Amino acid sequence: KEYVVAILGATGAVGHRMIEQLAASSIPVKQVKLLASARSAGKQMQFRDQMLTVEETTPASFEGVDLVLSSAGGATSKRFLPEAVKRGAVCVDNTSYFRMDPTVPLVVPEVNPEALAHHQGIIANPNCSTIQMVVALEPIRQAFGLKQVIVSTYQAASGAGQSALNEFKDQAQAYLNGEEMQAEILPTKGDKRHYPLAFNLLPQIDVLEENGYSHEEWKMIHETKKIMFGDMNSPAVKVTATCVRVPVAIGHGESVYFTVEDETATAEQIRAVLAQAPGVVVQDDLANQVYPQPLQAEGKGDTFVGRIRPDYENPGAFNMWIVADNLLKGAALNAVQNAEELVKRGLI
Ligand code: A2P
Ligand code: 11C
Repeated sequence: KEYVVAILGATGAVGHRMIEQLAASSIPVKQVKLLASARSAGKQMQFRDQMLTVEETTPASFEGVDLVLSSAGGATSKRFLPEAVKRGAVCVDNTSYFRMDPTVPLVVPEVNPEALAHHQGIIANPNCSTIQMVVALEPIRQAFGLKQVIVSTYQAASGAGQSALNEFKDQAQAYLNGEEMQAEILPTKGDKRHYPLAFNLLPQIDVLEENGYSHEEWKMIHETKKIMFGDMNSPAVKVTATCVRVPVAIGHGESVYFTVEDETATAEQIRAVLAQAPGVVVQDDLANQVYPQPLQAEGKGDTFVGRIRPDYENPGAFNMWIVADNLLKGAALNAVQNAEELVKRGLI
């Protein structure tokens, strides 16, 4: 079978990459529909050797569509994905809107592909910072048992979308020109105050909640539990997070401190487990100053792990440093890999 595929949010930072990743995938594609808002209707974009015209999204856009890849914001997914499902499509949604719905699988193919079997039309793609962390932690969990995770993130501007990335670049230019930096989007669209990211650090990603955490931190905690243990409140692993936006364009970094059940585990053994793990590339050669960096991860589909070392004062505790392209493995690539798994498993 060949599939009619719609990309919802095709003009966005992730949408662009969805088009590229779909073109490079094993999914047999009969036709592609590029959907966005009325602002982009008529715009031309390329899929393989075809030029396609972007259409304004309406419920009728999903007639005859088999697969939807969406990354156009939670409100757009809320409005349109039920319409797509009603018309028989299976949707892989990159927004946070459906992730905590117990009937919606939240899937990273290297970690919990079997969860796809329970889908009812919508599969959620996790948050970018969660995806790269669980790709590295799951093989460690399988080998040594996982007790606790303490993560601090170093997240790139592009995680907040194309307009935030543009704002960050304009700020950097203004700063170097000795001009005042304008800030209207970051730390997060819709909040009351905005601050420059260029030459700065912002310890707020997404909205701040009454419990003291940002929503990004909340997502890292509960998505990790749902992906690894099937329940967003699972007590099987303890997770806490601090999420920080850094002046990097593409590629999220994460400093992860974790404890394992097997206290005889060594950094050498963890390195060996990760070297065999799907989707992971170990870059950990201190003698040659080899460690993961956003500029080197940009454009690549793997999750890069390095600086793996024990906490010498706590048996079974380790630190590591993880970097991945947030727009690829963190978003577009993971979505397309989920769609490939759906096709392979006959679930679409
Ligand atoms: P548009 O370019 O027409 O605004 P990013 O995450 O990079 O900010 O991109 C967001 C994507 O979501 C864009 O493709 C954007 O289209 C799309 N989008 C935003 N609002 C809507 C909407 N109401 N209906 C359909 N697509 C939307
Ligand atoms: C960021 N992680 O870097 C966010 C972007 O829940 O899919 C992805 C938000 C999400 O801003």
